[in-house]
Amino acid sequence: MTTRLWRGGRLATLAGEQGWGLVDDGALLVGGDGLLQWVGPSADAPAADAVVELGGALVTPGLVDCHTHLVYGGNRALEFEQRLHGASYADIARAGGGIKSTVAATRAATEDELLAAATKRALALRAEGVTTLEVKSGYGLDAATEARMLRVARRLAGLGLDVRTSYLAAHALPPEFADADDYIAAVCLWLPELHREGLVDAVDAFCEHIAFSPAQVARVFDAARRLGLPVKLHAEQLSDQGGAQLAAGYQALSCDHLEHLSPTGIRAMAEAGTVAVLLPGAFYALRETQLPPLAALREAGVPIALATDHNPGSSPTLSPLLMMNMACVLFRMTPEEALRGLTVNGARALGLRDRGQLVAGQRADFCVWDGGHPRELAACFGHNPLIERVFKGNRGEA
Ligand code: DI6
Ligand code: FE
Repeated sequence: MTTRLWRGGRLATLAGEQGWGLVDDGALLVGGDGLLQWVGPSADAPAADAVVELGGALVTPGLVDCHTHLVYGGNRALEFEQRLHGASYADIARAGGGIKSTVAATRAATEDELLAAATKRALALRAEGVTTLEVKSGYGLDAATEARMLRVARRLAGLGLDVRTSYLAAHALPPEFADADDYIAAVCLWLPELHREGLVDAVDAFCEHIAFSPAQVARVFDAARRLGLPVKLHAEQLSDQGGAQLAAGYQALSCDHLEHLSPTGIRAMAEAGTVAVLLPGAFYALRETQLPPLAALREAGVPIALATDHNPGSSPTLSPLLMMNMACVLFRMTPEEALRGLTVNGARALGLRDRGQLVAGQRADFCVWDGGHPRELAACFGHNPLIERVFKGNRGEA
């Protein structure tokens, strides 16, 4: 089994619960199994079959984008213009635009068309250091198209990314249903078959006045629980629906958005160990003014993750680095919180404990950046200093 030593880098290991975990002139030993065997100062490094000199470059864990809607047809630039002329996201949704217009375009697209479009987006994320990517369904809203979306998401793994899928059929009410409760029954009915096909890692829903009520979401979560699938929730994005409390009651992996999260919701998330996924791209694009309750989340000890929420409507960004900068400038997160949010806490939001920190035993997914200190990644924007993205995962090579 060959081993490879990467040495002479400035490591931001993120070891432990806080701090950068900096190792100046550090080294990583990667085993043939794709795991980190050893991490520490270059001077103490063990022997290896091959050696790579990092030349003082910055090394961080590979980025985890834990919330995306990467697979879809069409685009929504027209809606962007409509919003600039004063229409709100909710107005557009109620008028049959928004998510529903992407549903029409997605239903009309073949699997290969969806894959070609999603591949370009995944490559853009990969080019900024993403090694693990979550992709949601939710633009099909019928059994066949939801399955097609999830199959396309799985096929993105061929690009050398680790892909996790979430079933988000409870995203909007499709035109062929007049009654939301009837649609929720269908959403619950489709899930077991998709799960049998191995297409679902988690179950998500959109709990909002323009989408589904907590009672409806609970029915979807009950269906997930029957199959042993973990849940996550788009919660309190536009209003406080009490979605976070509901999700925490199901031991949700994460609640996402959370601008309107209440103190009760925060307590419930803290008790359940649910991760708060903040999405500054959607906040920015919708020109929201209500900030997520960052100080209270910190105080309650809720782990905070960060993601692109890439989607054609409210967050058409493909830049995790820009999300780091926006999280700091708009939400007042620290650069360290932002990097933890896109690595170890992003992984936790997907239920993954084997990545996101540069410590022995974790997967050897890491990024090499042109920079001296990890805070530089959050300070700059519109600039990509990635030199190399190493994804070992379970690929079994050194
Ligand atoms: N919240 C979001 O940010 C995405 N879905 C959701 O429930 C946006 C989806 C879209 O506008 O297409
Ligand atoms: Fe989303």
